[in-house]
Amino acid sequence: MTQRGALQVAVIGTGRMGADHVRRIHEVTSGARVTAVVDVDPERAKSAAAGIDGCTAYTEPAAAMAADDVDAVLIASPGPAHEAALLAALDQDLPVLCEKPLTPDAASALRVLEAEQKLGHRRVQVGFMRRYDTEYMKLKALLDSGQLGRPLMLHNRHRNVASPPGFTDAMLINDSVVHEMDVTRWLLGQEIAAVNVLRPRPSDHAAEDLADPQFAVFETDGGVLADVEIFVNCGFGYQVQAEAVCERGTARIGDGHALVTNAAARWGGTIAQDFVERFEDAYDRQVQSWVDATRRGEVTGPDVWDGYAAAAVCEAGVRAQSEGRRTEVELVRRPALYR
Ligand code: NAD
Ligand code: ISE
Repeated sequence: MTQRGALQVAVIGTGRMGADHVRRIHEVTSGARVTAVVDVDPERAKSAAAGIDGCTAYTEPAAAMAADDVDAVLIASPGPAHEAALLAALDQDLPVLCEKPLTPDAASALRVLEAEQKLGHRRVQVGFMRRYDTEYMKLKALLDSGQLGRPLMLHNRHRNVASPPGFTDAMLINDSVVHEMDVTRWLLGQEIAAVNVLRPRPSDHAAEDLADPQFAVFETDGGVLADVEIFVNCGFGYQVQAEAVCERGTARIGDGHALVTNAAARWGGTIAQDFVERFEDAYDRQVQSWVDATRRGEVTGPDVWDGYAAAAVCEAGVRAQSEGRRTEVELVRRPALYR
């Protein structure tokens, strides 16, 4: 840390999310500064570092992690590159905020879990940022209060305007539905025990090799059923909604009614067009909370167990999707470090 105690952060991967996190730490977050950016694409790294005093551009994560002016790492490279960066950071005992997913499959997530246990203390927070969204936080507080009785069902909707080129059926689960896997586990405080994935007839707006939308059903170990409509080419906006159905009432978030207008014989509002807009506050709160905890020498937020459990549910989800049947989730015993 600098003399004034600012956390010196290396951001690994400076694409869509990484560039946004660099901007966030530079302009919004207090108590931290970006001292290193890393991208396998040197031009991208250089352009991310431009305009930030004392920020060095690298093409190798290891080189940034070895630098004297790096105290902590934010990983925003694509999921398949996370394991190598996480293991290197844990090897140097560096605090990490790792974008979701922790890793794209359960075996690699387990290797990260084992590496952190070997270190003997938690170092990694996983970027399941919906836990920092005001509406999700209100829903969690309400469910935890017990006011509505026990939750019985959870209905989720996750809609994107359009999927990026090359988006596959497996990515629909691993990149998109992984968020609902985490919020279901977190909101209910239960593990997901089995998954099924059903498909209606596909929309003509999806790429030819992508079945979109799809409908996932989770069974939790506490007997709750959660469903997820995932529709990544809905065309009209970015919508994330959740409704908990409990014994004595229901609670719903994500309707986006912050501003309602009446004009020209119509009433209505606008719909966010992407996650950066919809979850801006959540990303800000997530990064600030990580910086604050790291400066206090603590690790808070979603941990490696959460990342591993979500990866195991994804694996079952992708199998359910390809085999067309309900699939049970296989989890190792939860280690003491994460209880
Ligand atoms: P992106 O493709 O826009 O950017 C990834 C960047 O990483 C690229 O610039 C690429 O050159 C670079 N890169 C690739 N391999 C690398 C490596 N080994 N080391 C360093 N850099 C490397 O991807 P994105 O959309 O920004 O996604 C990045 C991460 O953020 C993914 O884990 C993704 O799932 C996550 N994400 C999270 C959210 C959210 O809502 N929390 C939204 C989008 C993406
Ligand atoms: C993307 O990677 C995200 O994490 C977004 O939050 C999600 O809505 C989108 O579907 C994913 O592709």
